[in-house]
Amino acid sequence: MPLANVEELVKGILTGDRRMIARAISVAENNPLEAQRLIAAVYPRTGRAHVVGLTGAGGVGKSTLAEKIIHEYRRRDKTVGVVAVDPTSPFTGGAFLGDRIRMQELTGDEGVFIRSMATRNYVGGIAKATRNAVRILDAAGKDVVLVEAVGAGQSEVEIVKVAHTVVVMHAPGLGNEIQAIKAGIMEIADIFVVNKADRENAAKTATDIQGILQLGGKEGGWKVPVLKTIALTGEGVAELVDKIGEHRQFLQSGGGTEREAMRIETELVEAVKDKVAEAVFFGLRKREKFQELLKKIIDREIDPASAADELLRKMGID
Ligand SMILES: Nc1nc2c(ncn2[C@@H]2O[C@H](COP(=O)(O)OP(=O)(O)OP(=O)(O)O)[C@@H](O)[C@H]2O)c(=O)[nH]1
Ligand SMILES: [Mg+2]
Repeated sequence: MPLANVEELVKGILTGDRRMIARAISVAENNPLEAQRLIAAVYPRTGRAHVVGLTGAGGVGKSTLAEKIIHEYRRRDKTVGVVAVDPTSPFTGGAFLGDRIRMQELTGDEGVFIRSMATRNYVGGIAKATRNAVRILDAAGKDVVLVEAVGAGQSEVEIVKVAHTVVVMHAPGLGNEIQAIKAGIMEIADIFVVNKADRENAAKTATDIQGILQLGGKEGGWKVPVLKTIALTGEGVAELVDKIGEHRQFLQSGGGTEREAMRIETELVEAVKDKVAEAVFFGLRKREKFQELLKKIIDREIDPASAADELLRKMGID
């Protein structure tokens, strides 16, 4: 791919040019330096989209439900961007292909933009690339950006870092509900969905989850609802989309301020860490002082940790 012209990409994003949006997301995936310039340029135009995370174990029905959610938003005249984070493990390779084919039906619609991101072979980390892809779609004017990712423990993406509203999916027969809490997936839920409600035991699964949720209790006045869906037929999807909207209203009326501040703080800290790491890996080696200290360590004149302190002091970071 030829080196992207950032100005051209920014113009394309802001006018909703699909080819440019696609290229911009590729830049976000593969080229951290260009990505930073790009995001810096579009950042003032972001913050409008409602970012909805959809997560749950493999095979729970995320992609099937995502497709129905998109259709529901389109019926409500909302434009939708989708970032499907795929772990591309040999085990889910087939599902990934299936996703693409199913999702393809929607790509003829100008109001929908779908992008799959592979978690493998990544420059700069998947969470960062996902966040930037979300920002690009936000700046491109999408009303809703849906992020689909396999649940905690199986993916590096912590969906809570990017999403305003997190929908956690479960299905009857997937196993012990307590196990789900252990995996850390339940406390991130703003909305809980029991999918495959056509199956036996769906009602019991929902009641069990309700019970577990009541034990935890989410602070801040939002009561996590447990909804039932049949993604295959679309049953329960309109109610889910309503709830997602209610959660947004809750956030906008002040319920999300703290979480937003935390999200931004986390990102800022990560950005600082990245920059420091960059400085260490690329800048440090060139320094005379570095070579000098290296020799001193070898000669047992100084220990590595003290040498690191000395280097950081020299760089003005201490
Ligand atoms: N019976 C039933 N099957 C469903 C329902 N929703 C999805 N499925 C089926 O469950 C299987 C997995 O669905 P996907 O949408 O691919 O699940 P996923 O969570 O995206 O899976 P991964 O991307 O591999 O993590 C497919 O065969 C679907 O047809 C449902 O409501 N009822
Ligand atoms: Mg899927």
